[in-house]
Amino acid sequence: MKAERTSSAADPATNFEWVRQIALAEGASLVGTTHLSRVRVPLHLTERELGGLEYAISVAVRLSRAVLNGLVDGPNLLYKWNYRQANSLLDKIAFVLTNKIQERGYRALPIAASQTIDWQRQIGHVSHRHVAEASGLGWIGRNNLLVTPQYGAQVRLVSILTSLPLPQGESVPFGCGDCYACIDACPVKALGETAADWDYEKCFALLDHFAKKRNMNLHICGMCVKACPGPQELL
Ligand code: B12
Repeated sequence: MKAERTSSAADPATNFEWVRQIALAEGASLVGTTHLSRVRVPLHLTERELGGLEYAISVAVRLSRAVLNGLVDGPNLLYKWNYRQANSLLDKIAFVLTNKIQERGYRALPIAASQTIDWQRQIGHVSHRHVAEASGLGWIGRNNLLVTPQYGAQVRLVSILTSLPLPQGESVPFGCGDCYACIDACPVKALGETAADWDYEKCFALLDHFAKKRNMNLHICGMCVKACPGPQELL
């Protein structure tokens, strides 16, 4: 087995540019990196899984504005498809990055874009929102989503943990300002002044309703995502 290199690829800034170019070429919209110690919530991984992985890469892909604009009171088939393709693309980007990093002699652990490991607690292995926030991709907004300066909350996310030394992204300050569009848009009024006010019970009950009664078979909605499009001049 090849030992991990410490010299040729030790410059974090150069490594970041290398990672960024691969991710962009594979279809990423935004890429950021962080030291794992900056992630504010626990990771649900064993020590064996996590061994030696000190850094994280956060990748965002943009959703279709036209699809989101078409939503009226919840998800439709166009959104379901866009959601699934975003997940597939994110998983592919994470897969490709993982292999490229491994080829350079470092370790990498891709986390699924959308996988719930505990249905009781509704958690994934790693919180993509918190990795993205720590990586400087955006802030956690009133809508309880990761909001980016470039595309608002109209992005989906994936994370890759790695031993490849990477730089710390600069944090983005809370930027919702006096925008309350998501609060008005939520069909069950599950949002409030801050992310901490998000009402899981109300949100989940609605998503469950859509999954079963609207034949989505997925816990999706999209109304708070639609309400957070980012800069006005963006198409
Ligand atoms: C399970 C799950 C759900 C559950 C809810 C679980 C939950 N508690 O959040 C349900 C099914 C209800 C759900 C709903 C939705 N989800 Co969802 N979901 C997930 C999943 C798979 C795991 C979430 C998780 O681990 N939560 C555990 C906690 C620790 O992490 P967190 O929720 O990310 O963070 C919260 C807390 O930490 C708290 N918080 C905020 N600040 C701080 C600070 C500190 C110090 C602490 C301790 C906590 C804290 O608020 C955070 C936001 O809720 C993730 C994928 C992933 N692996 O991240 C997608 C994910 C979060 N979902 C996503 C989306 C888009 C949605 C929906 C819009 C549905 C849809 N696609 O139409 C709604 C959003 C509702 C809303 N406004 O929040 C996206 C968010 C993208 C973005 N731009 O932010 C994700 C990241 C999937 C992806 N690959 O992009 N989801």
